[in-house]
Formats: sequence, C-alpha cells, structure tokens
Amino acid sequence: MAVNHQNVEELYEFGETLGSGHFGTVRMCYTKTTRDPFAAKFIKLRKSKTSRWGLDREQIDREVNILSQVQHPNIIELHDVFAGRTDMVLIMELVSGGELFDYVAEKESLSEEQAMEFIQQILQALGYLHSKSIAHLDLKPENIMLRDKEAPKPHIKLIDFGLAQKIEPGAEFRSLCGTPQYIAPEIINYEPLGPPADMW
Ligand code: PIT
Repeated sequence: MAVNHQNVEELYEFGETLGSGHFGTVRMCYTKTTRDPFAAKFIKLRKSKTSRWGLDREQIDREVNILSQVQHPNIIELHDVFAGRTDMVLIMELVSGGELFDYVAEKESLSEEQAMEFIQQILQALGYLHSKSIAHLDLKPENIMLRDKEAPKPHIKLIDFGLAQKIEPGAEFRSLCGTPQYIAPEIINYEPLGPPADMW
C-alpha cells in the first residue's frame, strides 16, 4: 500500500477515542466527503534512536506491509496509511463491538456453542495468516474484536499486527516479544519461532 503524505485532517474528521495502548491511540473517524466511518490508529514516531517513546518507521512499515498482504473476513482491513513528521495514521475498518476480552468478562458464562463459534473464526484467521507464513505473535482476547456484540453469533476480527512477522519456512527468527500471560514456551526459551507460536 502506498503511504499518503497529505495531511490526514484534510480527508478525515476524528471523533471519540475507541482505545489506547502501548502503541498509541485508536480513534473513530469519518471521510469528509462521504462520511464513511473508519477507525484511525495514531502511532507516534520515535524521535531519536535512544528515545524510549514511539516506534521506528521500519517497525510501522513492517506492520503496514503485513496488513496490506492480508484480506480475510476475520482480519481487520487496512484502508489507508498517512505519514506525518511525528505520527503515522493507519485508517482501518471500523469494528464497534469491543474486545472479545470484555465480551467474555461481562457474561456469566460462555456456552460451548459460542466458544466453538469464536474458536472456529479465530482458527480460520490464523490458518489464513499461517498459509502466508505470517505469525501474529500477540494473540490474546484484547486483540480479538467483535464486529457487533449484540449479534447472536458475533463476527470476529483479529487486530494488532504490531508484532506480526513474515517467517518463511526454514528462515530463523528469534524474538522476545508478546504479552507475559500468553507467551509460548519457545519465545521464553529464545528458540526459533514460526506460526506455531500462535497456537500456544
Ligand atoms: C477498530 C476499533 C478499535 C481498534 C481497532 C480497530 C484497532 C485495530 C488495529 C490495531 C493494530 C493493527 C491493526 C488493527 O496492527 O477499537 O475498528 O495495531
């Protein structure tokens, strides 16, 4: 996907904050012309090699590259990318049902039927990513969104490809990344990683 160097505010209007994390902030946004709704992820660029804040341009480019290679009903769609001097803005498909994490936490129990529905969709997304030699490497309930939580069978969308890697078979990739509660043993042991690290 070609990176846009125009000022993002000329084309989009921004609304409420949908979420924020280590990466920056996700805000509701609309195209100025047609009022089509999207979600905008603002990522601060690291000002200097020694700064503890922000991300390197290469890191963001890797995320954008991976997102541009994937098109699947259970994976968030990247719509547009803007690069400014201090920020990058990823314009993404809007999903407004919140995190699977909150959905499960709010319910007293999840039926086996519902758990099956969710797992099936998650595995479909992972099967697709892995068929392209892409490992997500940060799979967790916070990174699994619902398109509409009121739907009888909510539709799942994987998000956050900030740690995702294309790891061709035979290539050696090691990293100490992920979220402590969910990290696969081979990551902890600093062993070669691949798509199986997503299955832990
Ligand atoms: C939404 C609504 C929302 C969060 C997101 C999208 C986030 C998406 C996302 C984040 C990433 C990434 C790809 C997509 O690589 O509350 O529609 O870090």
